[in-house]
Amino acid sequence: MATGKTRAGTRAGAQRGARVAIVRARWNEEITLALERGAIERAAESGATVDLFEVAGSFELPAAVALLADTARYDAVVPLGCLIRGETPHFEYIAQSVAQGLMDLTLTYPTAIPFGVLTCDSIDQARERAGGAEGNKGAESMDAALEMVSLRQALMRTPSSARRSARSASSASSRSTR
Ligand code: RBF
Repeated sequence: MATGKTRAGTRAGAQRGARVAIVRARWNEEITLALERGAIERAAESGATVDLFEVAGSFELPAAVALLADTARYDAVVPLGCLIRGETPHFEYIAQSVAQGLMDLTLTYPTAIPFGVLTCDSIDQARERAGGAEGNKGAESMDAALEMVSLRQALMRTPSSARRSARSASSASSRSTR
């Protein structure tokens, strides 16, 4: 069933000319380069411009994303990494802190920040998700980011009077539930 009046927030509605940064972790480079190729391809298809950055490992991704978001030069910052479960507890620590770090950033900055970090049991599983049987999660992360850019741009175009009345309606309804 069609529910929306506009295409905002859909991939088809993604704005052309979005400015995107990709920041890629070098650990498991075979995989992260494949993710990056997928992401670049998808950005090019949507007419976005892309700047490329690198960090050592996935643990560095949240800090790098914060630095890039702080520049206010980008509509989206796409972190790409690959964590492979090893025999040390590092996997759990890094996976948890990177996921939480990126979630905190995506709620803090208006910049679109997807979760482009694979957490895999093996290199074979990572290959499946980086252009193999499971598709390319780098491309999917870029799609998700561009969709958020489109959503934000559609909301910015909404006349401020409409946004104000939506806000006051929502605060009136939250007051009424006290
Ligand atoms: N970084 C990754 O992006 N993927 C990994 O699978 C990964 N495994 C690591 C395992 C160990 C034991 C350590 C010490 C680091 C690992 N890192 C990995 C690197 C980490 O994200 C970070 O770059 C370094 O710890 C330096 O801060």
